[in-house]
Amino acid sequence: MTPTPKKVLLFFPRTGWDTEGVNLSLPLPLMYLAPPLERAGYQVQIVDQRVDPHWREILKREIQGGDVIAMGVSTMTGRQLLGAKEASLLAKKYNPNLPVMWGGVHPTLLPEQTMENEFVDAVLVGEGEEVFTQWVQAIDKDGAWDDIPGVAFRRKGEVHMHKRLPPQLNLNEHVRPAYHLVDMKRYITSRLFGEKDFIAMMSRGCPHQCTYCYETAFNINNAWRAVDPKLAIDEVEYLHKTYGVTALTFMDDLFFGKKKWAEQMADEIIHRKLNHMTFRADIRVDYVTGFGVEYMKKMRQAGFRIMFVGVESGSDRILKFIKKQITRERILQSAQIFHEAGVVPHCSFMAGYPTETNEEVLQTLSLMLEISEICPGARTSNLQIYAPYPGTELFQWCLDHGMKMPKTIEDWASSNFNHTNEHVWIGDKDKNFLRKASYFTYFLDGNTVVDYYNRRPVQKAFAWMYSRIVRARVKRHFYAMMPEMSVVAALKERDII
Ligand code: B12
Ligand code: SF4
Repeated sequence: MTPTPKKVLLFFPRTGWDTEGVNLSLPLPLMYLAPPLERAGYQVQIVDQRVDPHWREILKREIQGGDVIAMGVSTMTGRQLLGAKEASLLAKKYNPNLPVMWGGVHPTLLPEQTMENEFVDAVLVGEGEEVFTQWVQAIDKDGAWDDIPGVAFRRKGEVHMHKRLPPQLNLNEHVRPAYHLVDMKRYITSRLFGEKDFIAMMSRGCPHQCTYCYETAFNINNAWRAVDPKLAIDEVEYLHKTYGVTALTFMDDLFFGKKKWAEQMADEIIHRKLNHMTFRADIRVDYVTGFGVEYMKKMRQAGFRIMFVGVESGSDRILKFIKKQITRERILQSAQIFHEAGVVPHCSFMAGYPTETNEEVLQTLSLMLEISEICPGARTSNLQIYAPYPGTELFQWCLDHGMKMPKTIEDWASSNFNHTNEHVWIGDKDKNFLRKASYFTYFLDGNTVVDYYNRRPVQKAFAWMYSRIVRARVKRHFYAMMPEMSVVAALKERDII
């Protein structure tokens, strides 16, 4: 009789954006960790707190069952940390000797602080595919953890950390995440355009240096790497044929990192006649203006009907301050190109940056309006309030200017966009205005909320009318007396907008 393979549990905590069918997306980080473990002979189980209401019982049963030799937990900064902590404490309750490793963006950026929690035995800094398997093998064979790159661990009360390697994974060897370990149909979302869609990731890294972004600290060599276009589109085809998805959102930080690569992706999609699907990916403003209309039209032909664009501010001074390497003029040019190419830009905006003046916030609101005038299909929703994330240049600025360094899991769990408690550089009156603006700007483009209510004509008509009022207000910068704000806030609270 062959012995039962030893088991590894992988835990994905709630994110706070977990509405099934709307924004509940695949636990990709763990789905990429699993295949190398399986190839090494381990059995892997993914427990997703967002979809497994009985996750506590599952942890108890599996851990007390005796086959589990290690547990991995993935977490970003923010609310996910609470679930990560809860699951790790439970695991320790059921087996105090079970090694628990945390990985993901938050532990990567703050390994020492994460290791201060006694329920975390090890932290992996960086990409996990190969290193996590090495760690599990070390546990299995009673080996030392000392030489595993990027692994921080505690010995005799002291934290040791082996130097991490720069991200160097050959992505062509890690193309397929472990679809077979999750109930795929639960992760089909329909946030935009009402399509059935999944998330995917075909490239990693980014050479830019935006001062608010985790990239500079996470991908330390700034290198951009991608899956071979043929292999990438094999996956797209597989997802379409196997799960019937009609759309795919590429979560790559810089999908257009190489112009040629993205074009080859488009060619491959067209060649296989998959361009009836909808694709979404991130693009930078300066890439749009650099690539030009014809390139963007080709992308549109391949099915890239919508692209996410980090506009971030309407003030040239702030754009420079955050090292975005774009200007207001470029942004407006890119809006024109989007319009001509028939690609919908989904623009992101922030306010509440350090040093930002009220006048600069108004410039951002005006820019939102200008973009939607040039490109009426544009989504400009909504104005997010800047949140300082660890490891970034701007985070350090905030610390240097009086922000307190969050210390505990609970402190970090409350750092989220639109939470302004730590924004010591903004006065209360201005915070109130930013919060208000983060709500009414949902309606500014006249598309986002209107589309959302596509099947409810009364609400749709209300959203359209209100968008006219918001646009008139922004045109005149008249924001006094906004009694409707409580209704909008209530919709937001119920995850309706
Ligand atoms: C998809 C996504 C989401 C999804 C959630 C994830 C999901 N699957 O459902 C949603 C939309 C819900 C979401 C929400 C938020 N997100 Co988000 N999200 C992403 C995004 C675009 C992709 C994540 C992903 O799947 N990556 C693919 C995998 C393969 O990469 P990975 O996660 O880094 O995993 C690798 C390593 O980190 C490591 N690893 C990961 N987990 C583990 C676990 C173990 C045990 C080990 C050993 C290794 C390991 O190995 C993996 C494989 O190499 C990233 C940006 C990005 N490009 O990664 C932002 C990102 C992670 N999100 C971010 C943020 C800020 C948020 C929000 C806080 C934003 C908000 N508006 O409030 C929210 C709230 C979540 C919260 N904190 O509670 C930041 C994180 C910054 C930080 N300091 O943590 C990122 C980096 C975006 C950015 N540029 O700022 N997000
Ligand atoms: S915001 Fe985008 S372009 Fe800027 S560093 Fe991050 S991933 Fe790169």
